[in-house]
Amino acid sequence: MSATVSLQQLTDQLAALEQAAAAEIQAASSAAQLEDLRVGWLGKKGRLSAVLGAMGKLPGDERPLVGQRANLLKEQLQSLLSERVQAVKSRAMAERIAKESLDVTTPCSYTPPGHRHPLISTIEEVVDIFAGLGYRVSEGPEIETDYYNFTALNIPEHHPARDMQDTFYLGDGRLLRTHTSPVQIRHMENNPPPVRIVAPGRVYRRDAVDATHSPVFHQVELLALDEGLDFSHLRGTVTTFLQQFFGDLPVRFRASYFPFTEPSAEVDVQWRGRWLEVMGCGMVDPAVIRGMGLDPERWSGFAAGLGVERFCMVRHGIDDIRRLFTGDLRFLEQF
Ligand code: 2NM
Repeated sequence: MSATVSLQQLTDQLAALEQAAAAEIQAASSAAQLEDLRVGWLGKKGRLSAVLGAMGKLPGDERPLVGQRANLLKEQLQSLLSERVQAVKSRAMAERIAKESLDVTTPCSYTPPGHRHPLISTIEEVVDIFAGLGYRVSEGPEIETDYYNFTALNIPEHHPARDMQDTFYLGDGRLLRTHTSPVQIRHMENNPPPVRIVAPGRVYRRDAVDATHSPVFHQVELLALDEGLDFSHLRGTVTTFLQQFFGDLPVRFRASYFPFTEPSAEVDVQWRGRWLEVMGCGMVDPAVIRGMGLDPERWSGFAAGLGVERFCMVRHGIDDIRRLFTGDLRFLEQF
């Protein structure tokens, strides 16, 4: 660099610099390029600084003139740069929007959602109704002992009631429960009254398969045990439940027999004009209550049991119980 610099030379340099910088900024086409330009022109070691460095060689009274000019130029270039950055960015966005436009009508892959099996939703519906009446759910093992499945329910050995339902015996004194009543017995053993429980679950009987029989099926049983319970409570509870499940239909009770209840009844609903038997029930036999170590003079209760498959079939007009167990999607998808 020459030893002396004139004011004119520096102002010319600034003017040249302005033109060159403006041209390069206009030509830049990306934000990264513009950042490089900013550093090259305005940075600490940039070309504007180089010109300003030479300012020190001017006479003192001329320096402010060049300084003002240089500051003005710096501001001009800064605003040119940011305008250009904006322009470049919005052009890039416009290009992206044009390129990436979405076709919302494009078909996509579809995985059909699964749903509950109709038997499970029937159990849930029955249990929900009893939950609304204050009952808690209780469950127990499917492999039982003779005591819980029969003896505690007032069905002694060699009693003809044991022939009423054929039992799967496991050969080691254990058996597959033929009803969920053992759940109620176990509950009464472990919980002092008052008791209000529903016991849903799978049960087993040695029946030949046909349109209405399956060796594996499901029951929901209920038990209420308290002071002062009588048949009117049983009747009210069962009637309320059936009318919630089937709709506000006529319900009737017929005298019947179970070893574990006295008196016992079978319950019918008038469904589409025909009487259908749907439940069994009764007042828990004093012998069962005494067997739990409770005083039947103080505690009384009622119990009832229903077959889930039958409820499900009546509700949905299913004519063959086997449809509920074969897992055919053409059938199941209808529910
Ligand atoms: C039924 C009908 C009538 C019943 C009785 C008991 C127990 F454990 F409390 F003795 N549980 N379930 C019962 C009574 C079940 O099913 C048709």
